Amino acid sequence: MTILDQLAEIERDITASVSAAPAEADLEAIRIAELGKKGRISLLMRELGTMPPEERLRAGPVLNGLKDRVATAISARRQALEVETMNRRLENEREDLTLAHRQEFQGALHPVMQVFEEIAAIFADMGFSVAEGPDIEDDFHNFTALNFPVGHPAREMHDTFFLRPAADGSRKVLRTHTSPVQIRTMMSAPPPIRIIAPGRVYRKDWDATHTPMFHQVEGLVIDKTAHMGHLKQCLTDFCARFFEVERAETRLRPHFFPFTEPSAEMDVRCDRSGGEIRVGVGSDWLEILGCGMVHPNVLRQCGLDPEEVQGFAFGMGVDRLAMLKYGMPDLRPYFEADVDWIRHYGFRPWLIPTVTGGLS
Ligand code: 2NL
Repeated sequence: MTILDQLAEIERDITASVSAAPAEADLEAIRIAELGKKGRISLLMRELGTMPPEERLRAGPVLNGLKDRVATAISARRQALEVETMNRRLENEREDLTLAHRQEFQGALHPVMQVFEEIAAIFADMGFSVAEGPDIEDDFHNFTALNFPVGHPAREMHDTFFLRPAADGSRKVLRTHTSPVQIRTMMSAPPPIRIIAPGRVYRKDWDATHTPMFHQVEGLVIDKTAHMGHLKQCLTDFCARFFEVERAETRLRPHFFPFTEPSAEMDVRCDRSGGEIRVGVGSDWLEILGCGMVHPNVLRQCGLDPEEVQGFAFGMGVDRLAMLKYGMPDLRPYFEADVDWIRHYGFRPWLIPTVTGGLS
């Protein structure tokens, strides 16, 4: 066999194994075996020196051509393998970017926010509008204007969060109720006033039934003639609508608040016999809110004349109302951002409650 025949056979051999190489590692092994220092082609190259001149003249270029073609074949196969590898990865690591939009759970409205909306819808239907104010208040709006005398123990009873004192010694507070919103309203607009003030309030309290931040809705009516009878009917209607029953029966129990006189707590008739609370029937009473006629001192602090105008006010804890209405036994999950809990108790965000269209 001549060296040329030999070379042709080597070339067929190498080309076959290159095009059959299953992976880049196999290709690299072939490159080292054939083109490396101890490879077949290198050994033949070395033999060139021992050949007679004419034979060397013929074999030299052929050998170089072979070497180039083998190198080209290897790099072509390498590129083909890279493309294959990439295509395989593109196939396997495929992400369906539309999946996020098809997710089963997209979040839900917190029951407390749902109840805020329901309460606002009921009072809106009675001609109330919603007023808001700052969470950080000054002593005047949170206490003094509400007939808490300076140094009065009631200020401590509220377990107030105080901010660091300013240079002049005054201390801001996290509002302990939403009453300051009503104070601001009375000081900035003339009666008649019909507002509710929903919002977050803060007290230094942290146990099974108290959280340091909780939610309240207060309401205020000021005009020339509003009296306890209006208060009772307004809030009784509210109870029936809130609990989505035809009729509710309520009673007022005397109570004390510094900012109202007289003051009362309102209970609604209910039945607890079936393991859940049914409002409107039964022989039990459920405490629902605090209320009263606005104290003359409060009116005066706001620049109103108690001989000219009067009104009633009320306040309710929304966290507990939400528990009662939606059968949630525990307050703590409210603030735990637990997806399973919100999936169970949450509401569809864009279904705004209305009195005519249904609250819940
Ligand atoms: C309760 C009781 C109440 C008020 C809040 C009020 C506001 C002004 C003047 C007079 Cl500006 N009163 N608010 C009145 C009575 C009761 O809340 O138990 N809240 C959870």
